[in-house]
Amino acid sequence: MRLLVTGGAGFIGSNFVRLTTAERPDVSMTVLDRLTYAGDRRSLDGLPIRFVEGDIADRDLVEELVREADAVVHFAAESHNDNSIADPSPFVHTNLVGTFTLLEAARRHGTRFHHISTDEVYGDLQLDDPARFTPETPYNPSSPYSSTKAGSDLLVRAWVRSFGLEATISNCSNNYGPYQHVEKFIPRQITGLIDGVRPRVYGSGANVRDWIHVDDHNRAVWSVLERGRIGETYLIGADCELSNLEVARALLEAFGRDPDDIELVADRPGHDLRYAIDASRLRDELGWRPSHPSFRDGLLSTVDWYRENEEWWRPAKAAVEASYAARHQ
Ligand code: NAD
Ligand code: TDX
Repeated sequence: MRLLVTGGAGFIGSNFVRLTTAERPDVSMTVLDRLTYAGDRRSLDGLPIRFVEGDIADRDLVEELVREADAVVHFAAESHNDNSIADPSPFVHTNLVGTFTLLEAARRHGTRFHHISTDEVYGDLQLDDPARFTPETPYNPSSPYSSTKAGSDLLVRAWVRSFGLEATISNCSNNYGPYQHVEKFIPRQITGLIDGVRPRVYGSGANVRDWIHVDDHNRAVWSVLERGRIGETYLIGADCELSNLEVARALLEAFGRDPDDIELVADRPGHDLRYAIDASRLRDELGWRPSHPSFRDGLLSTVDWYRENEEWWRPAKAAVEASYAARHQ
């Protein structure tokens, strides 16, 4: 099987390539990645893949690469909410125009397409609401990031319905693990703690995220790719809802620090309160189960990874903190 993996130099994509290399030696992979600030060629070092640097909105390049592939797994995106509030423009380009460009090539060549998306397309839930997101939850995105991801999901659905594209979609909750950019919550706090800086938590810290280890996400992607029903949406989540304060406390404990030594900073505009995933379809239909049973263990191994791989994250850290400082966070 020949896979075209878009965004394979990013956090989840590079972990997907590493997992696939280890567990499926029969799969050959071409990675298409523009190497934006979030992409890092070093995240793929030593892996037996073909790497193509380029934009998913480049029609000629995409045409050539999709023609050679049996399936496309589409991770590439602008992925950070705070950046989307500062400047939405690249989000429209990559998440909407880029996805459209890939879909058109897949349509021309009848290529199997799997679209990676987020639970944020569903908006947010109240803290005391017993409801969780299901594939039937109406779309209600809040930020330029989540609205452009919602738009990209709807493009995929339309290409299935109008053109018979063989596509599936998965909407996953918040991922953690190695190779995540230092702008994101968990790596930002881990690398801050390594530097002796207190965790910086937005607003009151009551906001809840539903955490999943990146390998559990990527194994679920393989389940959908191999056994998912064409045209269907699968929600991916591991039943791990935690407030940001709880995660910050767990990190402080991992560093042997006072668990209440947290700095509350200005809130994110439009900050979604809570995400929660009901992954019943994935579990019941495809038999997927998370293999990282404990968030705490996964978090500790992630802390170890950042401790042991400072040369990977250090070059980006100062610029990320400078841009947060400029936004008063
Ligand atoms: P990331 O920002 O770490 O990586 C994105 C990658 O896409 C980078 O390597 C970047 O260089 C590349 N890219 C960006 N624009 C491109 C373009 N125009 N052409 C080619 N490549 C381009 O993101 P991530 O956290 O790994 O997320 C990957 C996917 O998973 C995204 O679609 C995101 O919406 C989705 N997702 C992420 C999470 C999460 O918690 N991180 C949760 C659910 C879904
Ligand atoms: O310094 C911080 N302090 C803080 O309190 C940062 C960077 C974040 N936060 C909060 C905001 C969120 O409530 O932590 C939570 C997680 O923040 P992010 O890591 O920015 O993730 P989130 O906005 O929840 O979106 C993530 O999960 C869904 C990914 O970035 C998306 O790509 C994915 O779709």
